[in-house]
Amino acid sequence: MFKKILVANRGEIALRIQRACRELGVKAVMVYSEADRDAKYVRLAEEAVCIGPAPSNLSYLNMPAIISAAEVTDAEAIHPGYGFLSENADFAERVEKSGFQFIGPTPESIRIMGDKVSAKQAMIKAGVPCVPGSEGELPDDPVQIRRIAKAVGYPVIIKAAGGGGGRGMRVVHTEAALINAVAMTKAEAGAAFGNPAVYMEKFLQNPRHIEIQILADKHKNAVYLGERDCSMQRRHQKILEEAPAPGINRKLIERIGERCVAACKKIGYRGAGTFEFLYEDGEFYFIEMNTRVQVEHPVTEMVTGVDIVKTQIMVAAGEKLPFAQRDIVMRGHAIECRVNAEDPYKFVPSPGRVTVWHAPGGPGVRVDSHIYTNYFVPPNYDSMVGKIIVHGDTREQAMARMRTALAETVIEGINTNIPLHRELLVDAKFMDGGTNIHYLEHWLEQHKR
Ligand code: MV4
Repeated sequence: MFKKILVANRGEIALRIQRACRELGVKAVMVYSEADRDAKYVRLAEEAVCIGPAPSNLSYLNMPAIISAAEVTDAEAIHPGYGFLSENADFAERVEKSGFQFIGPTPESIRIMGDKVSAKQAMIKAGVPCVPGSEGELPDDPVQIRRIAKAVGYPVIIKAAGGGGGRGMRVVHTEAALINAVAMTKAEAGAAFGNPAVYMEKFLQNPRHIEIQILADKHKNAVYLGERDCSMQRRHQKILEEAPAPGINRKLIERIGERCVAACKKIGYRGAGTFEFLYEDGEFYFIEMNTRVQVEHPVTEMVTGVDIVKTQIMVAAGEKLPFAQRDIVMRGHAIECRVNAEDPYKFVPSPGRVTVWHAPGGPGVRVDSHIYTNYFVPPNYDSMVGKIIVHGDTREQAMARMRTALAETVIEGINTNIPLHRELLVDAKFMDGGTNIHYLEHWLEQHKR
C-alpha cells in the first residue's frame, strides 16, 4: 500500500478521499487554491500545499503545480477525484511519466472513453448493447448521411465525439433539417472540443438514466456493484440519485452488469468506472462511460457496503479486489440529495458565508459535506456544498428517512436547494418511482413561482 498520496481536488470529495486514506493508514497531502485556504479538508490535513489562485485553471487544473506538489511532499500517487483533471488522459500520462501512480484507469482507457465514437465501438465489440445509430463517425457525404438516418429512423440525435455529459448534441426530426444540423454540430464540436467528428443515434424520447458502477483491479478481476437511477436532473445536472432503480427487472440488470464486467476485462480497464445507459421500454442502451469516481458513488456504497474510494486506492496500489461478484449483495435502498448553494427554483448560485449549519443524523443517514458554521462558500467553483444520503430496508423507509433528514437540516447565510428536495420527496410521481430524465424539468415548469 502507498505511504502517502496527493488529493488533487477540493470540496466534499477531497474530504471523502482524505477519510479513505485515514482508514487505510495512508497519509494524504491536500492541495488547495487561495480561495480554499480555510477549507475543512485543509484544516484536517497533516500536510497541505497551496497550488495557486482561486480560478480553477490556475489551481485545480494546473498540472505542473499539482505534480510539483506531489514531488515536494514525496507522495507516491495522485487521486484526481471527479471533475477538474479526473478524466484528462494527458494529465494521467504526465502523472505516470513523473513517476507517480494515477489513481484511476490507464491514460489509454481514459482516451478511448473520452472519444464517444471509440467508446461506443469498444462497447459494441465487447457485447454491451448500444443505441442504434451510425457505425462510428458520420461520413461527409450528404447522401450517405441521409441513408444512415433513414435506416436508423427519425428522430435521430447528432452527437459530438468529443462531447459527453450533454455537450454538443442536436436532435433532428426530419430529413429536411438533417444536413444543416450535422454541419452545425460539426462546427460547434470543432470549436468546443477541437474535434469536429460527430456520430448519429436513434433519439430516445423518454428514457431513464441508469448507470452501472464497476470496480476492476490490475489482475483481470472486475465486479459490478449494481445500478443507480440518475434520472432526476435539470440541464444535465443530477440532483437526486437512488439505488436500486425502481421497477427494473433484476435479471436484466444482472445481464447488463455482467456485460459491463466482461467489457472491463476485455479492454483491461482498472479502477472505478461507470457505464451510463439510457433505459426505455425494458431495454438498456449504452451511451457513455465515466472513468472516475462519481458524485453519487455513496448510494452504491450504502446498498453494497463496499467502500468505493478505498477500493480505488487499493487497486491502484496493485492489490487484488478484496471481493468477488458473488460477495456483492445489494441490501435495501439508498437515496442521495445533492445540496447546492443556489436559489432552489431559479438555480442562480448563492455563494457566501454559512452562518448556521446543523447536519441531519439518525439511523441510515450519511452526510458527505465539507461545510461548517462560518464556512465561506467561494464563488469560483461548482455550487454543490454536500450530499445527504440515506439508507433504508425499503424505498419507502429510505424516503421517510430522507424527509426527516431534510426537515432536520439547517443551512443559513446562503440559499440552498433543500426546499426543492423537500417538495420532491413528497411528490406523488417521484414516490411511485421510475420517473424519466424529463420529469424534473416538466415538474419545475408546472411549479413555477
Ligand atoms: C441521448 C438521449 C436520447 N437519445 N441519446 C444527454 C447527456 C449525454 N450523456 C447523453 N444525453 C442524451 N443522449 C439518445 N440516443 C437523451 C439524452 C439526454 C439525457 C440523458 C441522460 C440524462 C439526462 C438527459 C437529458 C437530456 C437528454
